[in-house]
Amino acid sequence: MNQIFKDKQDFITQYRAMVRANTGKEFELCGSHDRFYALAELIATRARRIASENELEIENTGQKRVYYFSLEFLIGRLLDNYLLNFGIRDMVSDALKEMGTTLEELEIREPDAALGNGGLGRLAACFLASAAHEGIAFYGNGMRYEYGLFKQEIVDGRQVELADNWLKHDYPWESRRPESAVEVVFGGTSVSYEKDGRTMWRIDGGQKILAVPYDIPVVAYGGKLVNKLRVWKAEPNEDLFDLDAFNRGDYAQANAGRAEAEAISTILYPADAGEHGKILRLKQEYLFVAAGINSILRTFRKEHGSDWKLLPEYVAIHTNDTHPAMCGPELMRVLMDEEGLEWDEAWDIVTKTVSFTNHTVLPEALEKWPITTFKPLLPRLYQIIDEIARRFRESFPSDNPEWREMFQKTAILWDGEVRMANLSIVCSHSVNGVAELHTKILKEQVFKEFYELTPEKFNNKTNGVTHRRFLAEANPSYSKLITSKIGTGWLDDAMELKKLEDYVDDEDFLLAMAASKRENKERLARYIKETTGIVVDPSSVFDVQVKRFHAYKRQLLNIFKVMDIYNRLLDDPDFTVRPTTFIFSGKAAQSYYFAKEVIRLINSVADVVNSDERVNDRIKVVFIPNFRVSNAQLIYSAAEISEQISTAGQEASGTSNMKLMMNGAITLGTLDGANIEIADLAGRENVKIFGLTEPEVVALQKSGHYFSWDEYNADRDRLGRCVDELTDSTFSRLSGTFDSIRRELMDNNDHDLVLKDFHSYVQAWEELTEAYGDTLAWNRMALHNTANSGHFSSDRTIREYRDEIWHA
Ligand code: NBX
Repeated sequence: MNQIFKDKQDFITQYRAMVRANTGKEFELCGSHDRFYALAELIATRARRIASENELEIENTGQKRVYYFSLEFLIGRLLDNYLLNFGIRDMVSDALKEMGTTLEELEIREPDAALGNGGLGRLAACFLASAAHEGIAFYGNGMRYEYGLFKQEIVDGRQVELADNWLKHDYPWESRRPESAVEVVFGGTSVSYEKDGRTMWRIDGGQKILAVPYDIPVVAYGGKLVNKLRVWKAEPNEDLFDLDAFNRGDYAQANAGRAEAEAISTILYPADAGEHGKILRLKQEYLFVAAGINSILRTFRKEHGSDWKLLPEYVAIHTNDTHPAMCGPELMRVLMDEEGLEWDEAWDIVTKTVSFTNHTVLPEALEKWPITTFKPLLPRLYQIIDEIARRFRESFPSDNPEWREMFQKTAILWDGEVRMANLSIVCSHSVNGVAELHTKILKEQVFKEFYELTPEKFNNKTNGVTHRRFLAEANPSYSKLITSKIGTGWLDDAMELKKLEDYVDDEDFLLAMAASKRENKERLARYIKETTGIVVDPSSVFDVQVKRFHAYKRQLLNIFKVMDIYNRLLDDPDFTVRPTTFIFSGKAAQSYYFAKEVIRLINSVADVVNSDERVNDRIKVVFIPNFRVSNAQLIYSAAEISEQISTAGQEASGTSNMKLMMNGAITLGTLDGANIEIADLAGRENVKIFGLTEPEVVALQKSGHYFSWDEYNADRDRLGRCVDELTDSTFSRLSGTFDSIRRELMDNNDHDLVLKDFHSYVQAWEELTEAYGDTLAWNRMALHNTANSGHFSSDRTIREYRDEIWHA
């Protein structure tokens, strides 16, 4: 363990000095805001010092560097994480108590950095942590949005979005690096010229933007290694200030260029699928790619000179989804236009350096840009993409009987659009999916033609999550219990959790697990009371579905189950259920009407059920507003049922399923994404599976024989009644009826098969909650889940990327 303070006294002395230096006041006279900033500064200084020592070492040893390009890094709060990783969390917590405050009081002062939408962004953050743990020289490359993902409030059951002004106060972990700023050019004209008998290209004119990097240290567990996340802010170049306008007194005009430049890094796009074509988004994508590539090459040149052939030996560039798809073309541009390489040489370097992960099979989420938008904004890059597309077409095997189909499906430019996924695949030496089933679907369906052409490129890397944040930090009482039996080794190596299986028959241990869960449920119950006013019973089952709202994730199916249980409790005196609290949380994209209506439905059902004294001693429904990394940690640790109910074949992997499994929640799920691997590892008897499988879904859709009206008619009493209640007065009290949801189910033939899976889902839920009655047996199931969750640590995932893709 790296000792950054000699002992508690040393910490207190240095901390007091920092408070004084920052504020000019004694610790006792400061509020928690100042106390937090001083503590953060103290820790950040240490982290930066280690980071620069690491830099030197990497330079000296020539270790390969991995650059992870992602438009999103959902890092959340860092203080607790840094303390845990430096091994000083308990010491600092004690010291703070001695000083008359608590760690919790200071922690909540930290902005919860929401530079991401959901799973994809959080995965990138987990990878930062795990790569540092594995000793990889790993650098995140992203955007420093002034506004992160919107804050969600619920008003009359509806989602309302508020700006997330997370940089209102300083961000203590970042350091601005103006000396490493990069100029990025938009627009202009691509012109050729002759140099040494060769045709070369340059851009004349255009808008010049300055990308300024900010570095955030990433501390490895154990504290010995500190990596960096580099995020870029767009700023005007001085010449964007219009002095003529200024002298005329037209200050708005004088500043217009400035505002336009800064707009590029103002806001994170809040849609996690679809919504392409926005020019600002395309500017974001190019800005962080161009700035990142420039900064990589600068470092390479400093360390290895200009022998670009060596680039793939010392540098790996990984592209997180298609948002950084311009990495390949931009690297081509710099190598050819600025370094004078020939096409073939440059292409060889690019395809050996770049790799790509796909995160979705939804056709509407596959990014495409109208050429009419793309070409004027990035004229030289477009030329290069056009040439990549041409050469790819020429290499095409037209002896294949299905070549026309293949040709069309693999085209990079088609129908007036640039297809970013196809571009990413052609530029990469590796293409991976994020769970076994997902990768299989990529090979056999989504990218079938590419798989036939280049099967060697395709591979699977099942997602993982950092168990240090999502188990150790999120669940202190369970962690303590685990450590008391198997020691602390599991923090380093999550596979050691397997040792817990020695305790499956240890009744004391199983009861201690139950007590720990109870403690976490009480903690969450307090949070629910504070944020929603709803009182929930900590002895009820905590049934949890927390994730982005999407039709395919089927929060609608879950709330249909609740509506059905409610109806039966009212109608049937013999019907009994295990008392349950149904907990939902998550955001919907602003423009996603259907998803927002499902949120309103859940809140409307909550409004009715929670105030109905005939049932509210048995069921309660809670929608926790503003789901984010910090409250997620409270929710995962208190969960008992993990709802993972997407239509089979739609969820690429899922990662909340893994976080919940670690915390001992039992998966109630379809055979989709990583649920399949969870079920295999935990054991089928320790999860509850229901619903159509992926091949069944495909066959049913293909047959054309699914009719939602048949489902409705076959069970008018229960299922049909729930459908009817969407448009009658049952749940309309809060803010009206739900006609569009009904239309989706009945007129649009229930695209996500909610009605189809309804019965098997409700039955599975009933059987699972029945099993809850046996405390020992339930906790034994929970134990098998935690014990087998080691595979889903992102440490394992990162090692696979390192060994099989990056070779770092
Ligand atoms: O990526 C998610 C998938 O839906 C999950 O199944 C998977 O576990 C996770 C990590 O691999 N995708 C996701 O979160 N996508 C986005 O957030 C997104 C954001 C912006 C955008 C498109 C997608 N333009």
